[in-house]
Formats: sequence, C-alpha cells, structure tokens
Amino acid sequence: MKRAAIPRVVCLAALGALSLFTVGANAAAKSSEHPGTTPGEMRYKGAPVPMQESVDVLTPGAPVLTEAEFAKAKQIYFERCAGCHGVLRKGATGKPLTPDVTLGKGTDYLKVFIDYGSPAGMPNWGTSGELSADEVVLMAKYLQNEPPIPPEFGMEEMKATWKVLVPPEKRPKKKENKYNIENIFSVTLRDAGEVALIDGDTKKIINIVKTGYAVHISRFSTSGRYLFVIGRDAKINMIDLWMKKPDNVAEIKIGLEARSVETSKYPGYEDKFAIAGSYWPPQYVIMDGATLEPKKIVSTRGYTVDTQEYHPEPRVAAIVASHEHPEFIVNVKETGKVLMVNYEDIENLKVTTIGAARFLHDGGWDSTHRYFLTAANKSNKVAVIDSKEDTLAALVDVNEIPHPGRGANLNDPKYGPVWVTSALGNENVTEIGTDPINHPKYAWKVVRTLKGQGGGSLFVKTNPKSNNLWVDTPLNPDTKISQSVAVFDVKHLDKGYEVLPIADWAGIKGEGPKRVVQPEYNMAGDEVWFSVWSGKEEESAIVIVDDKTRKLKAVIKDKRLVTPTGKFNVYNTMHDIY
Ligand code: DHE
Repeated sequence: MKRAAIPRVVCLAALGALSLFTVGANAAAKSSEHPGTTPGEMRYKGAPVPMQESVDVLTPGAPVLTEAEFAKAKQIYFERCAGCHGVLRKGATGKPLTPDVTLGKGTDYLKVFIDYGSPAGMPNWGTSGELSADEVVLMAKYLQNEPPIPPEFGMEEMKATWKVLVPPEKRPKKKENKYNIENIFSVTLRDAGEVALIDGDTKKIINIVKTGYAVHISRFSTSGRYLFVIGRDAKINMIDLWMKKPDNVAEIKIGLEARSVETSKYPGYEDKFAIAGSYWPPQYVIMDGATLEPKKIVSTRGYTVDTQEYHPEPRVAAIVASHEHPEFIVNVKETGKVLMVNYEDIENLKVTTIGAARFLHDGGWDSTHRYFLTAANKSNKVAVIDSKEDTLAALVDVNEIPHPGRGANLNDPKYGPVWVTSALGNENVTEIGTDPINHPKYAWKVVRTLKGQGGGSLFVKTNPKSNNLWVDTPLNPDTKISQSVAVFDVKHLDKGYEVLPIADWAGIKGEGPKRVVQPEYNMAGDEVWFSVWSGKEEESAIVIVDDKTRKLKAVIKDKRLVTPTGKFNVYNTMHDIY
C-alpha cells in the first residue's frame, strides 16, 4: 500500500474548465469505430463531469500510481467514463468497475477491454486512438484502485455558496423595461458559462448573463418574471426579467454536478418554490422561490426498481412541476423511480414513489398536462406517469434509446393526440397515443413510427399553431445530416420529410461542426429557432425559420454567441407548450 493510510483531497480545478467540445469533436471523428456503441451515443456521453475535488486512496494489492498519474487517470475517468460507469464506479448504464471486480481481472485483461471495447457498448478507447497506449495502461492500473470519492454537499456547503445579490425588497415593483417578456429566449452559451437573453421580437441580444459552467436548462417561474438556469457544475442563477436590464438577483451551488431545475406551478404556489436535482451528490433540494434559500435536501440513494439492489448514486434527471397537485415530479435515473414530491408542507414532506424503469432521463407533458411521458433510455421504454392519480399509467416499449427532450404533441390524422420522441440510436421518430378518453385503443401504444434522417437525434418540436414536426440530428456522424433538420407535415405524415440546410443558411465562415440543435418556437408559434453549434473558438449562430413557408427568416450572429445549444422561450416554457 502506498498512500492508503490517510485519504487526501486533491483539487482538479482544471477539470471543470476543460472544453467539452474538444472531447465531443474528437469522439465525432472516431465514433464509427466503436463497436456496440452508436456514434450518436458516443458523442453524447463524451461530455466530462465537472468534479473538482475528491478523496483519493491507493488500494492494497492494486498497482501503484504516482500522485501525478493518479490525478491524470482521475481526470480521464471523469471526462470519458463516469457518465456510464458512475462517479463511484458502481455501474450505471456501464458495468461496475470497483476493485472487487477489477483487481481479480488484472492489468492485462483490463487493458484489452479499454483498447478494444466490447459489443455490449464499451467503446474501444485504445484502438480508436482516443487514448494513447500509455493512457490505456494507466487506466487499467487506476481502475484497480478504490474510486476517489467526491465530497457530500449538505446545507452548510449550500449556504456557503448562497448569495442574494438583490434582495426581494430592492427589486423592481413593476416591470422596468419595454421588452415583451413572454417572447424572450434564454439561450445556453455552453462553453462560455453564460446565457444570452434574446428579444424574440427584435432578435437583439438584451444581455449576456454570467452563470455556472455549461448551463443545461432554463426554466421560468409561473409568473414568467424569474428565470432559473442550472450549470453542469450545479450552480443555479436566478435572473429577474423585470429589471431594466435583466440580470442575476440570486445564486447558489447545490452540489458538484447537476442538470435540472424547476419552479412550483400549482395554483396558490406560483413563484413560491424552486427545486433542483443533482447528479452528485445524488439528491434534490427545495428552495425558496424568491431568494434560492435552500430549505430541504433529500437524498435519492436507495434501491433499484427491478432487482431491488442498493444503488449509491442514483442521479436526478428531469424535474417537472405538476399541474394537478402541489408536487414536483422528479426522475431518478439509476433506480428507475419517479418521485412525486409534495411541497405543501416541506417540513413533513410527503413523497409518492412510482416504480418505472431504469435510467430515466428527459421527458415532457402530453397536451392535457395530466400525463408526464419520460424516457428510460437504456431500457428503451417511455414511462407514462399519471400526475392526477400519482400512478404509472404505462411503460411503452420503443427503440432505440429514446431521447425526447420535452417531446412534441401532435394531432395525428388517424390516431388522434400523440406525443412524439426521436432517438439517439436509430432514425425512428415514434408516436405514442395519449388520449385514453376519446382514443382508448391507441392510448399508451406506439401508433406510428416515422423514419427520420438518421440516429443521433436529440430533440423534436412542434407547436399547437403549427402543422410542422421538426426533428434534429446533431449527433449523427454524417455532417449533411447533423447540419440540417428534417420537417414533417403533420397532416401528411406518410409523405416523409423535407430537409432544410440550416447550417448553410447560417452562412458561417470557417471550420466547425455546425451542429443544428434543439428547435424552439417563439411565443406566436410562427417562427422556429435553431442553434448552429460550433466549437468555442469558432463562429456559431441562431437561425430562425418561418414556420409556415419553411423559408429562412433571420440569422442571429454575434461574437458573444459562443456555443449556443438549448433555447427556452419564456411563454412556451412557462406554459409547457411543445
Ligand atoms: Fe442534456 C435536457 C442530461 C448531454 C442539451 N439533459 C436534459 C435533461 C437531462 C439531461 C437530465 C432534462 C432536464 C429537465 O428537463 O429537467 N444531457 C444530460 C446528460 O447527462 C448528458 C447525456 C451528458 C452530459 O454530460 O451532460 C447530456 N445535453 C447534453 C448535450 O451534450 C447537449 C446537446 C448540449 C449541452 O448543452 O450540453 C444537451 N439537454 C440539453 C438541452 C436540454 C437537455 C438543450 C433541454 C431540452 C428541452 O427542450 O427541454
């Protein structure tokens, strides 16, 4: 044993600052060489975990590493491996990699796996050239040591990061600007650690607001006044859209890594609470909706829905606010459970646990806002949660690796109201019937599978005022496909799709992947906005298409628009319109 006696805390500050794009772009070039893993999946999982500190321990009997080697291996692990194998290496979508498993296998065996991958989905990190021969050996040795354990993050740690920059009593008493707030877009500037607030009417940037690292989503308070964004580093920023120039009024860090934030929507609780879920530590926290003061932290550690094994890091994925009860609906990824968290009395918190399926990820409402449809992506299922009865209405089989974002609600000419998801693993665009009252035969069944441009799709979108269904494919390895979007006519779904060359329309000069990602409607439902997402040093843009004519309407370019990804229109997000 070398350094086992006293665990030491190592700071890997550089990790959080790594460009996610470098990893993604590299994977893009090589991903077709990965057996068992679709190219889209490879790129999606290639994003590093911004874990900055942990307790590092060398394990008796395991290969000895120097401090520098340990730090390097840890960095590689969090960049490439943690997304599938988990921070604690207990296994998530990938297999467990704890010393009880790895020590018996030994360095040579592990090297082969890391080099060549496996048909079950392990990428061939060595032969694809993504890890050098020395790095493969390093990782084979590292994996036989105990996983470094990142710290917990409780009330004391949260309170230490909590800042009310403008207290509620000092904030505007009425709207102090002339913006049509409901048509503002909050745009993630992923690698800049910022969001751009763009006026949907004039297409002008209102402000670039400093946030956490690589903001994942934006949500608005029920009144539409406050914008909440959450970074991958678990920092939440609360922005007041009533200010002359909308800006931060409060911030807090709720853990080390996170993806989801939401606000209370039930009548009587508007703007009262916010909630955020973290990947590490595995927990959610309910906060005051006006100041972000943390009120209640709840761990999600527990037993899996199927085999009922203990899981030490069940990450919190999507969270939505119920319209039927004063509840937040919280997806717990690794245990496959959906928690209905009632916020009426948070001191005596009532949580209804609904068993669904493993690896819950993202999802959205049906058009009535009663049913929440959410992807259990590695189980190839969509779980349907009845938010009125607080029960599982159905588990629907789909394929392969459903990835809806919030999904899209259409009226299928034959099957009535349906909710749509696209997929990471293939070209399927799947319609699920959502109307148990008037179309009971089709409810919670796959009624139609459209063929899109290909795999590597992340988001679909439509609008109640539109006859178009948009399907992006930003992670497809073919640039023709990743740089364009497919659009179906909802009235003539069997006629196939039209392809619009969005990245070409952006007129971006120079290199860059120019991935076309996440369609989002304006408030009126007559424009669709797309991000054209290139590298940090490259030009990106937002392209706006006229929904009726499907013709280019405007391009927003600005050197401040660094790596735009998600876009969230205030009105549509507030009212769950998609
Ligand atoms: Fe996302 C939504 C997690 C990679 C852009 N993403 C979500 C949600 C989760 C999630 C849990 C749902 C939040 C909610 O509704 O409360 N995303 C993850 C990951 O774990 C993953 C796979 C890997 C990672 O390391 O983060 C991942 N996501 C990405 C990207 O690479 C994307 C394309 C670019 C980026 O900004 O990082 C990306 N994710 C998005 C967007 C949404 C999202 C734009 C919201 C879509 C919407 O319309 O609601």
